[in-house]
Amino acid sequence: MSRPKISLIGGGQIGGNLALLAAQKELGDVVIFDIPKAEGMVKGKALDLLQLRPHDGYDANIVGTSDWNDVKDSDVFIITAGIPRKPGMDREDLLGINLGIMKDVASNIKEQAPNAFVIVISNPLDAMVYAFYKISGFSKNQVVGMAGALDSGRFRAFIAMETGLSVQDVTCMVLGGHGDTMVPITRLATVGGVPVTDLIPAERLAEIEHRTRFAGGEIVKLFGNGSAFYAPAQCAIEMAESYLKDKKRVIPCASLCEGEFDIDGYFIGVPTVIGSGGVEKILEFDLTDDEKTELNNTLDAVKKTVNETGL
Ligand code: A3D
Repeated sequence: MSRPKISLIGGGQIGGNLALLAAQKELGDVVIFDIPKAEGMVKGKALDLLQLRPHDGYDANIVGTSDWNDVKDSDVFIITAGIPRKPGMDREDLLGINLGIMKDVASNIKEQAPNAFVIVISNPLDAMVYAFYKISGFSKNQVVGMAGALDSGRFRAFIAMETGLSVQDVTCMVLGGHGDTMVPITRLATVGGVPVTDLIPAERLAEIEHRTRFAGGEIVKLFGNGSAFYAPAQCAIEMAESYLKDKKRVIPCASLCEGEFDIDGYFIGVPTVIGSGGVEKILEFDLTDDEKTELNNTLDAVKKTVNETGL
């Protein structure tokens, strides 16, 4: 039995970390694909990772390439192709360039591996995953966007920092679009099963929610040139692992809603079951009136960007 094949489309900051994590978790053999101009970079990253192998001991082959034929019959794709934000930019400012790139990527993936499971990371996320879905013609189970996992993880990290308690015991979810309108569901956040609303004063929780909404921008400002890459890579690897090992993890992801949460025809962050069937199910639950209002607000923001794709 051969190992699964995981192709990373875009071998930049996130792509390089995806390759390292996929290899270290022995999820399968890895192909790092990038444009011809960046072929040397991805070939170099692949060689470097092969030379790390004797120390770490992972059994995975790693290839760097700019030849689409090398991704043929991949089981999983993770797409980071595109440009990241610079200080002062919104994710939406990336739409023009990244949409052109997504058109190229989606048609090539469709040709090389029509049965693959595809995780999109490129921004603006909710519009990019929609664009991939429309251009490829893939089924809704095959296509998902990584954002809610990261936004929820950021919220978890900030709650752990605030309480001084183990991040392992913090659970919470952030729904909606991957932008400033995202919706942290704070009333369901717990530390070891204890509601955070009993552990942290309301006004401080509001500050933590605000920091979560703008956490990506906080890092963009610090970097000065580029956006977060360690945590985004780890989140996408968790999603790929849940698919490859049929773990059926419940992860907030940008999935195509067809009536769930009264949303129809848009990819947006919702609690998603990922297993060997890809996106197997969206777990619905009752929202409060305030949460419904916030979700409608974030949906409007997603719709606006999606409409700008013209797809
Ligand atoms: P970066 O390090 O610039 O890597 C992007 C790579 O894509 C570069 O190596 C490019 O050469 C490559 N590329 C460009 N065009 C193509 C193409 N047609 N085919 C294949 N590869 C191509 O960026 P990064 O890794 O830091 O970020 C990648 C994307 O992820 C950006 O759009 C970010 O905004 C986005 N991002 C999303 C999140 C989410 O949570 C959704 C978080 C962080 C970054």
